[in-house]
Amino acid sequence: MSISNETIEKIRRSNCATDDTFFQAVEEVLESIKPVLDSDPIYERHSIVDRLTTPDREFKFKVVWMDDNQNIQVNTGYRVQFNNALGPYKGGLRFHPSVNSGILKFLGFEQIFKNSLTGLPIGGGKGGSDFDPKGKSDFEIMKFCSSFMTELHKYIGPRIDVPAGDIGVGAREIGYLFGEYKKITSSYEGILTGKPYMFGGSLMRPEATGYGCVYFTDEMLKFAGKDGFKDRICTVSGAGNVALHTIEKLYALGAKPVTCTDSRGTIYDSRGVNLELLKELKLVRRASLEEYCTVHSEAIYTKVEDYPQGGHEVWNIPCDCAFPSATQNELTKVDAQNLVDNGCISVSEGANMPSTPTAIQIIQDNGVLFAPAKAANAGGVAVSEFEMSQNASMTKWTYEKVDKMLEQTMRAICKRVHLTAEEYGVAGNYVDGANIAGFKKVADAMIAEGI
Ligand code: NDP
Ligand code: 2IT
Repeated sequence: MSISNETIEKIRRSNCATDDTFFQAVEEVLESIKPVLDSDPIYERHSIVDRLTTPDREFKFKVVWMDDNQNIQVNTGYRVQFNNALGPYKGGLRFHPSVNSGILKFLGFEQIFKNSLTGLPIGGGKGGSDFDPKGKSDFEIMKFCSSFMTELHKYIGPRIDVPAGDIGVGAREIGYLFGEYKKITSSYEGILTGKPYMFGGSLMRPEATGYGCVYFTDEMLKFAGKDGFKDRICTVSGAGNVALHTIEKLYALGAKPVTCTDSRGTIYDSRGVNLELLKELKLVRRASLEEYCTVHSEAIYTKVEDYPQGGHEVWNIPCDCAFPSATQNELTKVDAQNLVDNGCISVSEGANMPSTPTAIQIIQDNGVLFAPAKAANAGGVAVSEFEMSQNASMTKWTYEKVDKMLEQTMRAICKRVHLTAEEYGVAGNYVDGANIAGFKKVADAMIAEGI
């Protein structure tokens, strides 16, 4: 079966016209898996495309909470349980004003293939809220998280659905969510990952996505016959969990990361960014990146308003390796062309779907190595699964053990994606390799389980 316009139209009709990021994610996967569907009619016989592009269920609920001025606030909460063919639904929670069901369907859909690629027993899901944590006090965050969990707890469980963090949700939020779950249910169990270490979190979970992305890229460079990171200039976007730990691992491997971004602007420090300062600004004080220049006056800060037309300042800066690690569609065709023109050799997606389809095309057409999100950023969810294993067996693994398993997992994913691309005649195309390898495992499980 080839993917006809009719299939795409059907998917569009069953969703909201505004679910564009979801359609973007679906169309990319369907394009990649055409050869698999064409070569084996079993997938059409079992209506796998229809079944895989429809979430098992979606929850949408009201979250009412009281702010510090005693005003009652109302937000919307969501959980999308997309597919559990391989294991319990697994995927993060995003708290950001842009969150809606379309964005969560895109993230949940991507998560199915990402989790499949890890080789671990986890299905795909995603959730979150349009709540904006920016500028909120700790107490307000706690109030919101408690209210959110009042509803969410009905749908999750260690063998059912295990949420974690994503944009706007880190150890602080997960801690409050866990505390509320325990209060409601009196049950101390691994219903969330990314928990603080003292109550069941895994060592290395905060670092896992960023470190994993760098391990993956190192392996990809090796497959392409290129040297590792020593002295390589790297550009990174974002200044959150994924970006800062990417920067940390890049330094550890001898590279020079020179940028980071937040929602207001970009820092370019040609001597290499000061990671300690960034952690203090973004993780502790939750301040704007602009403050970086009060300590490092030689660094250049560019406001979002001053970005190049149709593009982003960070991708205008010459680099060997680029790591988009903030949000979806943050690397456009203008950015891709700038990266290519400036001699970039690899782009690795730390964020989920940060590159637009045209940007990916430009990157790949110009022979730049491209590591798609569902493979490159799978380290976070992999260590989440290690956390589930530790919780289930009531044990704690050492930092060294988790790091070693993370590195092995990322290098194994890279190899699998690389070999799959070769097997399907698209050597070097990691987008197709990841989509095909991720798809086959889930699809075969769905067929084996029956309807
Ligand atoms: P954080 O909330 O820790 O950091 C997000 C960073 O990106 C912040 O610097 C934020 O800026 C910036 N950002 C967020 N939204 C926008 C936007 N619309 N425009 C510009 N900048 C923006 O999130 P994470 O680091 O956890 O997540 C980053 C990306 O990585 C997301 O795509 C997420 O889905 C993905 N990811 C995360 C994983 C994890 O384990 N956390 C695992 C795999 C993927 P500001 O500080 O101004 O808010
Ligand atoms: O996009 C992702 O993989 C995450 N936000 C992490 C999911 C998880 O369950 O750890």
